[in-house]
Amino acid sequence: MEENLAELERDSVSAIAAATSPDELEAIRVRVLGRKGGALAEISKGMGKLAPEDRARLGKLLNQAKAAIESALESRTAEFESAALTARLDAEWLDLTLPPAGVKPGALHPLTQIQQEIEDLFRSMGFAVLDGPEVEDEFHNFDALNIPPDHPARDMQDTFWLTGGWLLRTHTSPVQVRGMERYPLPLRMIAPGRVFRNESVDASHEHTFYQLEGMMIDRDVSVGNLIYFMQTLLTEVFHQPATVRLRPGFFPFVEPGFELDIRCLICGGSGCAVCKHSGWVELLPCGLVNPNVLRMSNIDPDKWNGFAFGLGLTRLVMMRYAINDIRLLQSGDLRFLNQFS
Ligand code: FA5
Repeated sequence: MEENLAELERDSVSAIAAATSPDELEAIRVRVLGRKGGALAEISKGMGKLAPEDRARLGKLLNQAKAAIESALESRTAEFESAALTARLDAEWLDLTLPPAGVKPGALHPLTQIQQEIEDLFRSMGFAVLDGPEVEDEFHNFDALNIPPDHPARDMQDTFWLTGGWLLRTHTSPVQVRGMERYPLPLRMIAPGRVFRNESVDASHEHTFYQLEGMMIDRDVSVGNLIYFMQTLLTEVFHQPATVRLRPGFFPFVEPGFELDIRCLICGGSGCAVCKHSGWVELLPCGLVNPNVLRMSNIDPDKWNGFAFGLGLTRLVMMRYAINDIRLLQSGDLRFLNQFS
């Protein structure tokens, strides 16, 4: 019996070591340790016939053999579990430092991209970049720009009026006035910003759009200086000479005043909804600063003069990228915006 037991322990431990799967291990466990019909159970059945002292000794040996087989089963099971875990970790390995799939990094809006390009250009030519309030007073938006209350020019810019005489600025020109109030002469400044007009929206008109104001006050500023800066601006933005035309324009704050139009780049000049079938787009009104405007900002027009311009920044972006509807720019439509990232 002792020999049987020793042989069972040896065979079982080596079968456990050679097992290639958890199922095989389970089959060995049932065969050797199973309560009914297991090999150990069969040996212990025969112990009843033994003398008491032999029974005690054999009982001890039987327990030792059982413990040894159980321990071999346990450590082989642990090996299988650890191999299974390693295989799963290898199969499901994730690089947590990678950006999530399908999420694109953000990008600047095309308007912001061009605004920054123009800011860099003018900074390189000695201009300061100024900011002004979107909620303005009547004085800065109109009066100080030589547009008194009954002046017809007020009707040209349909105004969103707020209570208490405040309004949403209809153009970036009030920042000219704030620049002259605040900074010493000579002055070179630009002021990009959002403006608001209570007008019907179509392919080339928004109620909320962007302009970029520019002003230079110095001694003996001429129309030649103005044209030079306008040409430099357009060449920089379009990277090639754009076809433009200059015609007289009326704005109470400049004298003489001009309208600089650009040949429509959506249709090439043949006519479309953006240029209202004229082939030209109003882009860059400008002129020499009206002496009244200088006087209202306590500047002596006999000593100083200057030019000013009010670029339609949103329209410029449309021309640069051939965007055929202004409403796309503020639509938030990712199919549109993804083209600029
Ligand atoms: C002005 O706003 C003047 N303050 C510009 C100026 C500044 C003239 C300094 C002289 C000296 P105007 O209303 O034309 O001008 O607007 C300027 C530009 O803004 C237009 O040429 C056009 O490009 C753009 N613009 C005007 N209305 C709209 C609109 N509803 N939607 C989009 N762009 C517009």
